[in-house]
Amino acid sequence: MFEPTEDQAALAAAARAFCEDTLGPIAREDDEAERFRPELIRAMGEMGLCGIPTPEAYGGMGLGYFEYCLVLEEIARVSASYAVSIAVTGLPQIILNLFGTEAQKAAWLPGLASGELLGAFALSEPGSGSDAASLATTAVRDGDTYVLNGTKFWITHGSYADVYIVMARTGGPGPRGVSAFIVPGDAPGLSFGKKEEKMGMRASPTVEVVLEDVRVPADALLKEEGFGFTVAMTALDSGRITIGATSVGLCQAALDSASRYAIDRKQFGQPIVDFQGVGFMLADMACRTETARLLVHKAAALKDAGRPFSHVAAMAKVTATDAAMAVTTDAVQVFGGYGYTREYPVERYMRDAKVMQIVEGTNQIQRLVIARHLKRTYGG
Ligand code: COS
Repeated sequence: MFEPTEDQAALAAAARAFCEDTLGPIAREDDEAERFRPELIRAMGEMGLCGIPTPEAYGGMGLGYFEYCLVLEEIARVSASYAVSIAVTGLPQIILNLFGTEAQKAAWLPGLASGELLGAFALSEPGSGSDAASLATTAVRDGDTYVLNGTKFWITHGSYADVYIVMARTGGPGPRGVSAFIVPGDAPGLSFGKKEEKMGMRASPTVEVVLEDVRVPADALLKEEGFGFTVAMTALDSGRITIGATSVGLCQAALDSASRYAIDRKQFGQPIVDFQGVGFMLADMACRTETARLLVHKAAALKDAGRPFSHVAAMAKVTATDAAMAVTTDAVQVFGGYGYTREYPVERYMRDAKVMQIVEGTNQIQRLVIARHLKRTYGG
């Protein structure tokens, strides 16, 4: 089940080779320097990796989420920061594919899918995180334009992105008052506040985005007024699969490192893998990794088959991100004192894993989504 075909395996292998050659040598240095290299996204774009599920007619590969997940896993094995970049530049593509007009798609999709342009998704605000429907950014209609004002927080690619999908309020309180807009990165009035100094994912820029009288044409609106919350939630459903796949990559990286180390490291005259305490820890890490992978692949397969997948994406996100936290923490433990130093990458994996339990909806919000699904399913 979920076995890659020859073509799918070849795509994953190409991604792996690129990442090992290009990201491998700089992953530690860029983590320490908090450096993001947009040119590497462009290079991945040249390989087609920025637009895997975007239709070929718009410059993408026209493949499914299963292939997307295989590739994200490979990128994350080397640098979770860059896997998140690919996932985030994919969010505007998901939105445009589903809700864009022909003109909106033609204007943005080819650039995003080729990696020429970088995309961002601007939903969260200082006072609105999990309660996304309470957002305060406004968009006021003025003739054939909208004028946007507000502040967005924790925006991946903030200041680097060529295009932002911005959720703003055009109506009354709550989800039905929210609309979604396409805002070019060079729009007058768009500026950037502080860049967050983070525990992990340090090669991925997280920036405050400020909108001060940003004027966009009326045709920058996606669908119609009041549809923005659905746009955001639909994108996040798919995005959660990609966060799951990135977390599987972190699991695998930690498992690979810890397994090799436990074979090489000798104490009391034998490899530590032969101590049951360590061997069983590795076994549990392998079980968690494989469970996470299966559930992420199931969510991707459901999406690719056009079946309802929102609740399975939430399950995959919870399972894979909790697995990444547990597996990377155990990897540090297997490495002992060495694991706590920067000499080995496992401490980076552990720092990177933490935020996966928070982004694209905290794991508490995912459980809320799953619980609501159960309530509906059982007639509540
Ligand atoms: N797909 C499509 N539509 C959806 C949806 C989904 N997955 N989830 C909700 N909606 C729709 C609902 O159907 C409802 O529409 P109607 O008003 O027409 O009935 C509307 O959106 C409001 O839904 P709901 O009542 O469930 O909204 P809540 O305010 O209770 O919020 C949660 C729901 C908590 C799930 C949502 O706010 C959320 O996901 N929060 C986390 C935000 C997040 O992930 N932030 C990360 C940003 S990127 S790092």
